[in-house]
Amino acid sequence: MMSVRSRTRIALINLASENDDWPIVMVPLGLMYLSSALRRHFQDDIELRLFDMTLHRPEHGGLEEAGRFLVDFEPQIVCLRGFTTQASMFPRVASLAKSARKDALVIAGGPHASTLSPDLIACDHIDLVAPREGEELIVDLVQAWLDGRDLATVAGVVGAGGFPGRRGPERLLIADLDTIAHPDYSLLDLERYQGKLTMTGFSSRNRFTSLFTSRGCHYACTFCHDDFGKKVRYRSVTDVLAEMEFLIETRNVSEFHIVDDIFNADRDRALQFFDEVIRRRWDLSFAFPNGLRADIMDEEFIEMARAAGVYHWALAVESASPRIQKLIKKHNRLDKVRRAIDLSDRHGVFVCLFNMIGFPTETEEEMNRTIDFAIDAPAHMTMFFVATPFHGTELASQVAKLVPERPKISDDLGYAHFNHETEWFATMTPGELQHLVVEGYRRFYFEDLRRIDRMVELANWGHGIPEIANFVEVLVSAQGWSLADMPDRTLARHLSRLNRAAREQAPERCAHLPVLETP
Ligand code: B12
Ligand code: SF4
Repeated sequence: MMSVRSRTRIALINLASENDDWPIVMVPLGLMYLSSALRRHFQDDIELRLFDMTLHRPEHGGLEEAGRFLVDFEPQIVCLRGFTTQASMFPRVASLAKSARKDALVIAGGPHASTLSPDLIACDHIDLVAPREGEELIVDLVQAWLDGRDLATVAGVVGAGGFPGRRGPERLLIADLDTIAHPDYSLLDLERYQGKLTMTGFSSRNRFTSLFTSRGCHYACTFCHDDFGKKVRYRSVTDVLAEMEFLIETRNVSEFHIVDDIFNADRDRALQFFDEVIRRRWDLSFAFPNGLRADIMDEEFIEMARAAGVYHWALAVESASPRIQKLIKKHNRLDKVRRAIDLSDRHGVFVCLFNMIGFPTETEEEMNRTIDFAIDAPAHMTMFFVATPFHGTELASQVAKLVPERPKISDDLGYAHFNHETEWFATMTPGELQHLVVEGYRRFYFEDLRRIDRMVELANWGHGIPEIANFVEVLVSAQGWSLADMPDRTLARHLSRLNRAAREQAPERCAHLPVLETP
């Protein structure tokens, strides 16, 4: 083992891009898992530091701050993690790492690396690309680096600028997730992750953090990545509860956002989890902002979830057209999805629907069917995303076959603003799609005032009134409206009352919300 003086400095950098649509903040679980794995193996022989660009946004000088962080810390090993929508940040930060220290080993990992993007692999400043799960890989890689061994022979790595054309043997996914050390919370100050926009679309009223209880998904939706494999691997309920107990006791956490690919794939395990939470009387809140599979939900699941403290979940409908369901291999049973929405509303769970439009060959009528399905359902929130064929997905291959002369879209600007470029495979122009989406939101949120009333009712135990009012204000602006000149005066008065209530409850956070002079 090495002496304390020669501790290896490893930087963990969570990337963000100027093009991120929503500046959503959650703890960078992936890097926290890497940190725990490294600490468990190398103990005091390494020094780890995190730089999280989602807290130091590039549009507010975060890139320059990242540069200063790298110069101060001068790490020998730099681990980058980011999405494909942040593709252009990888070379920029990698270049800063090499300027801070010429011989730094720069490794790209996380969701974008898992797509094995050719642009990333071709990047001069990046030495290695590390797709998929990283806990075991990073330990093997750092050990090989310390031993002076050939890094391109480590299982799972792909040589980039530092090792062009080289590649280690395949690496298997981790079989037993309970063997992984829990995420390293000593890496960050959890306080800094509070009060920001969360994945639910609202800021959290309670002290919250995010949790992964399983990895992988056995469904085969064409637009989705399979970073964690096509078989669901579960942590034991005991292991998950131990992580939660630690966070409740040491970090004062009272709300968990579970972001598994598919938490409810195993109904019995999910019920056991809720049952154990209820028995412990922890008085917690839970959200499932990454979505649950709706057509396998039943009333007992919903009742148990509610009793355990679940107040929000997203349900992924994607499309209400049976033909599109088949095309995208989602195979949602729409009658069962509708029943899950009805039951969720009846039991008081705030439901956000995830929908997608603009798939290749999808007609306007099929897209409208999806929008109508959402409007007809007693859901409380909806999202209409325009389909994006990310590199590495089956959807990307489908689209490539359909339009062989497709434009190059591998930079993050192309992906982040993809809806401006969809004309080459969607049946409608970007402008038409955009219009459909904006009109869909208008109809969903503002045509029937009972929708907003129900959101407000649910706010008592879920998202608070100030959060709901702020959210609605964003929707109002997106329509190009202002309260003063909104054509529908009944709606204007209704929203004014909501804003007034919000301002009374949280004067500081809601001072900007407009109210009418005469209620
Ligand atoms: C939470 C989440 C989000 C949050 C992110 C919040 C945040 N600040 O990080 C939000 C809501 C913002 C989000 C948005 C999007 N997301 Co998202 N998201 C997820 C989700 C559900 C969990 C991510 C997570 O925390 N995983 C848990 C940790 C443990 O995993 P991890 O970070 O990947 O880290 C592991 C490995 O990747 C690896 N690793 C990570 N970093 C490094 C570094 C090195 C050096 C090494 C060796 C290894 C390594 O080791 C870690 C431990 O095993 C994943 C699904 C999934 N299965 O991961 C999708 C996922 C990452 N998202 C995806 C997509 C498509 C999107 C969107 C593009 C959707 C859209 N159309 O708007 C946007 C883009 C984001 C943006 N900034 O523009 C795709 C990936 C797309 C891609 N190639 O980038 C995923 C995989 C979903 C899917 N199955 O398709 N998302
Ligand atoms: S979209 Fe959801 S259900 Fe479909 S494969 Fe991906 S994680 Fe599984």
